[in-house]
Amino acid sequence: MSDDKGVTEQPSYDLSNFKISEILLNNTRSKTITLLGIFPDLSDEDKAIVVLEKSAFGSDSTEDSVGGYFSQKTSYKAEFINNIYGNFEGLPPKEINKVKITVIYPATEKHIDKYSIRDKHLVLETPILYENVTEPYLKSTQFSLDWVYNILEHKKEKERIVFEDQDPQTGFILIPDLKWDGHSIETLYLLAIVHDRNIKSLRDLTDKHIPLLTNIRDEGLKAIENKYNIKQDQVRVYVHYQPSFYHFHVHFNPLNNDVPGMSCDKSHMLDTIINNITLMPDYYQKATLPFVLHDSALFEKFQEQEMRRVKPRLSCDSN
Ligand code: G7M
Repeated sequence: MSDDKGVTEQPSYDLSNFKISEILLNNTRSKTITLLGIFPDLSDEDKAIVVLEKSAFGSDSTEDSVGGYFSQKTSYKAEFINNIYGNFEGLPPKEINKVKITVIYPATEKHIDKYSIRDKHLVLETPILYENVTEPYLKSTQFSLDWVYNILEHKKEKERIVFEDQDPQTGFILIPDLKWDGHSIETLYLLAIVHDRNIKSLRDLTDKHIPLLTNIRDEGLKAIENKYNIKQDQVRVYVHYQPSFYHFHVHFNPLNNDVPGMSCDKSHMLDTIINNITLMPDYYQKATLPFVLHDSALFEKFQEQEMRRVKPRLSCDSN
């Protein structure tokens, strides 16, 4: 079953039955709150993570967009008026006051870890540490890639595909990220997921992947310009290291949209990656790569290896 929003399946849970047990994260800047709880009518054991995100303001002046805040449909209460300064509380109509709700159910302990506040540590991963610590750890604990294969095999989110190149080596699917509501262009967020199933992450890239990487960049940017009318030099194209999911994918979002995970402690620009591999084909097998770890079993393993712990010295914001 499929409706006009591309929803292909009815959920097994009813959101109105969600019972909150814990607030995992309340980010007042991004206006998101991450909740842990259960659906008691389904199970007392299975945990659910629910993320609520207030939607971004639209950017046109009609009543369906930001103009709706200045119509009879919105009620106002003055907080204070002092000379030329005024502060009001506005209660806009529900159509322009939507909340995006993301659900993970049932959520594993690893999901709960990922979505909870933890102390963070910057580690420097040498190629040897990658081989001896990170790779074996990831092989045993990584998140399931079923959702990725469902997209690649057109079993899920098919209606949401923005662009596809089916070539097994250089092809990819461009699709809205889970984080994007799919509507407001200001917060556009797309993922390019490659068809080649042999690339786990940045670490695996060599010069043989240059045709794939340039294809993703060039065709991805073109598709975004055609469909969303965003100029190619206004889009940020990058890769996470470490990613959450070890099937190679690339993030696309507009420069004027600050999204979580875009800061320099996590992101590598696709242009820089292509340049590095062009200069040195095995750059990512030789490089020491920094990344941020939460308190976790993997961090303990890094400490066990007596790795030099680097005091935070990157001054960028780490969302
Ligand atoms: O950190 P990493 O590079 O692994 O980022 C993976 C991205 O995949 C994140 O931005 C997620 O929001 C996105 N994502 C995760 N899941 C489970 C899904 C999904 O089921 N569908 C889509 N379209 N994106 C997802």
